[in-house]
Amino acid sequence: MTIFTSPFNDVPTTGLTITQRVFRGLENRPDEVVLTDGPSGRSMTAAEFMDQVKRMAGGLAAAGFGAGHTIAIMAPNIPEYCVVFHAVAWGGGTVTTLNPTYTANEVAHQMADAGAELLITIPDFLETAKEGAGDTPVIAIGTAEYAALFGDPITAQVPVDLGDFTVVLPYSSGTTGLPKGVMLSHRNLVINLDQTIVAADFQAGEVTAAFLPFFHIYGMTVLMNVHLGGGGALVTMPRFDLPLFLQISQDHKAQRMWVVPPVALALAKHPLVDDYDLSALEEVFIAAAPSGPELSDAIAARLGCKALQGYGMTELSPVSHVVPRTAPKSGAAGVTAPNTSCRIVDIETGQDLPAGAEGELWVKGPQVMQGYLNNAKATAESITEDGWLRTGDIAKIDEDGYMFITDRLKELIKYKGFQVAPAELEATLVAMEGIIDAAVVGLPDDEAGELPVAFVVTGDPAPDEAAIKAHIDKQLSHYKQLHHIYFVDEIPKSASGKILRRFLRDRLNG
Ligand code: 4UW
Repeated sequence: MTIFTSPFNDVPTTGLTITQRVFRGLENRPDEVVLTDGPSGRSMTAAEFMDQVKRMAGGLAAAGFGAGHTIAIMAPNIPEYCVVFHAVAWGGGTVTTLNPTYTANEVAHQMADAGAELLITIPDFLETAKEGAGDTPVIAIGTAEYAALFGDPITAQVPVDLGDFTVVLPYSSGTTGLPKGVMLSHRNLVINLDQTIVAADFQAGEVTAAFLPFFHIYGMTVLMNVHLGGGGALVTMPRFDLPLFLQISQDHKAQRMWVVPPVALALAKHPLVDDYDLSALEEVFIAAAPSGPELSDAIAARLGCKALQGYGMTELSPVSHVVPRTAPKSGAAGVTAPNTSCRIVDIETGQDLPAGAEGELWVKGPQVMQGYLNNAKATAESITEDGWLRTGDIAKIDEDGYMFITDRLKELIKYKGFQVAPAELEATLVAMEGIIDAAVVGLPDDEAGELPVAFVVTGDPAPDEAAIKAHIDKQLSHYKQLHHIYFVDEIPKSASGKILRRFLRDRLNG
């Protein structure tokens, strides 16, 4: 085996739950403001946050939603998000995180699949949440029902198995198929918090404008847990808004911006950036989708800071690779994080490849998920018997140990860093009357990275483009919308019936 190991020393295992680990970074600074709501400025100190977590854990248990229960959150980034998340974890429960822009259908699917027994949302999303949740209770933050969730505090962590118990269930389609619940344990989340602190050289006192959604693993681990547990603070943004992002970054003297490629592009090119004083900025960290060396170089030149990439996956809690601040390399997705190793495997022969060669990236470390919920088949296809996660990404590793993502083997589409599962769009398309077959692929786009486009085979009567788009709009959230529909006679498939996506992508590019 050719194994690429980490240049970092291992970080120790702590024996803590994720909330105990986050509290360890808060207990020594009770009066510090750690959470501020960006638009309104209302804030919460470390002591207030911990008190709310403990009281909500008590209230949830008293209401019958304590240890062993699964609670769903469907909310934008607001301070209360972190309270709900950690109250469930402190009380021995499981959190499943929903995209707040989900349609009722998408809500219904995840609620049922995760076995969620309560949905916590905000008033703006109450109607969709209730429609999707069916008979499951829904409570909106800021209402009397929400206030009633605070009870007598649970003063100590409710014991759970740190390695086996699933504390969080975000959804990811992985290398193929529909979105699946990714089972992450307390140990996964805690070790990844500590791995990230070391790999990204996170410093106590860092403040950032937190727009990357907490429901996605990037926002959950790197913003919420690393900042609270690593001595930092968050100014939350319910949605991305460039002027507000720049204003918050200026006012709070943000040392680092955690972004995805489309925001990195704005930082490199948008004229508005010149109107703000970003002199406190030391680094722009870019992850979650491909970006090239030109973009990092343009940001570094314009803002006088470092612009570094990281690589991760929901199934990796998420961080496995980070470019070290002390040794930047533009275009690289990172070197392996502490406690982590990787391999580059030939997709034809299954043999390990040496430095310089391109193959599938496999990752091993304590941050690898426990598996997909209720889906042993998908789990077995993703994780080898000796614990290697097949990422479905094509990469190479240079002589200095830097990993470069060069292509994607899996069918996943990334729209502005968000996951779009072709299989979900295809299933939604063929469920429409008049559509016989469909295939969805990503069309390269400078701003979004990729745009979902469909090839469809229609029957008689055939729905037109507008009707198909309206159907998708009703069923799926905004970032899964089709940007083009190509009407074709047949979908190219392999002998075993698999869609030949590369063939379709080549057709788009050719
Ligand atoms: N270059 C090219 C990259 C890159 C990339 C990801 O939605 P998921 O499951 O998860 C993520 C998580 C990313 C992440 C979060 C926090 C963090 O610090 C960090 O850097 C260390 C990364 O996106 O999608 C996973 C898929 O997204 C693509 C790739 O295809 C991967 O399998 N991806 N990062 N730098 N592609």
